[in-house]
Amino acid sequence: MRRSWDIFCIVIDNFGDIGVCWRLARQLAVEHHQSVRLWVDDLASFAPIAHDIDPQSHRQRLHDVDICLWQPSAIEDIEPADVVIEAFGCEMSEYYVQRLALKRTPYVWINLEYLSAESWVPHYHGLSSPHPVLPLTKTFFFPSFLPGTGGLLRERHLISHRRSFDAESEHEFLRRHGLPERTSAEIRVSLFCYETAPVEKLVQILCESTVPVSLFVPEGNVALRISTFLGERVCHQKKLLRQGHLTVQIFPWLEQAEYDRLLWSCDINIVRGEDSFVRAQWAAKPFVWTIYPQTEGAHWHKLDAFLLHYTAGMETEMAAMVQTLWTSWNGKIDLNPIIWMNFLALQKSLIQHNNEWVDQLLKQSDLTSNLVQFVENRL
Ligand code: TRH
Repeated sequence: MRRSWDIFCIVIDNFGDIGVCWRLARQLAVEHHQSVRLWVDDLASFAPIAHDIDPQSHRQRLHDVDICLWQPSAIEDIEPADVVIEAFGCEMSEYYVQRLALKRTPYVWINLEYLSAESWVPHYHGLSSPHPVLPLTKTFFFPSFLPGTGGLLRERHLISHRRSFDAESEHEFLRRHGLPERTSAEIRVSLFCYETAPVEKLVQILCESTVPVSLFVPEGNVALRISTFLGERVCHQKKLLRQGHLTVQIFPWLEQAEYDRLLWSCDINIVRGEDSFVRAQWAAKPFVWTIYPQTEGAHWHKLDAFLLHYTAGMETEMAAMVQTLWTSWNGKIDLNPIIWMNFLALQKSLIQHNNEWVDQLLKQSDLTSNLVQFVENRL
């Protein structure tokens, strides 16, 4: 049934919050024919991943989604939707909550949480919490890899599109973005990470590689650091930086669907946060996760929990090599050429493992369908 949805998103830092909300909003509108308003407090951070966004426009419609700049005054006079989603614990204005309490028709209020593979997630997924004063209840919805959770964002045709991404599609993709064509025996690596990662160390290792390596880096501080490390004073978008066997291509941010294609086309994907981490899994190429660092090392529990599930079924030695690279990339131990080369040697086995991992994840229904089903059961 067609319902109205309000999705509220505060951009705290980075792009993951709006990245997840934008995928969810589009999928609800396009695949499930829902009427969706996406409230976001920062349109400038939205534009790099959705190039048709006009950061000056307070209301616009894109991919069947109404995108609204979330300012306190914008919420006045609006009728709350049938389904209200607070993404990542962002709190809706008190005014909106008051209006929700006065709503005469049934509604569902959902708090969409951060992704985690920790074992407590299935126990907390779906729990409800009453409002301290008003007759309102919100439900916590947890995206995760585990059965009994909200699942992962995955568009209906994502995997079939990825599987049909052949040499011709790759050629077109590269041409569209003015990216260099693949040369034989070359390894292509995409690098999207936090500044905490040992970027210079990796670049040094890649420079000394015995096989040619092409590194694709989105513009930003990491790209700047790489340029400086390679002796460039300016960070050029289109220019190829070369040293030893390494070629670096800095690219302007791609739209989400195109970023997916970059992940499909690379041999190794270094990703971060939440959304690109999930997309790298759908890409099924060997990947390395730069986890968002949290206070008191809480992120290590998240990383370990994921690795526990992801490496289950791998041979012990293979699992250890993956784990060593991931922990060194995230700063627990020093990254060195052996750690990288060991990971590289696993390329073929990792592709096979990742395809099996995808098959396992496909047994779960996707996050958006789960949300729609949850709402239908409630209303
Ligand atoms: O930007 P992130 O670091 O976001 C993070 C996480 O969401 C984390 O959980 C949260 O706590 C923190 O922000 C505040 O990484 P993430 O999640 O991968 O989001 C990046 C988005 O940018 C993702 O939707 C993919 C998209 N993207 C593009 O669309 N084009 C690009 O060229 C690139 C590099 C990324």
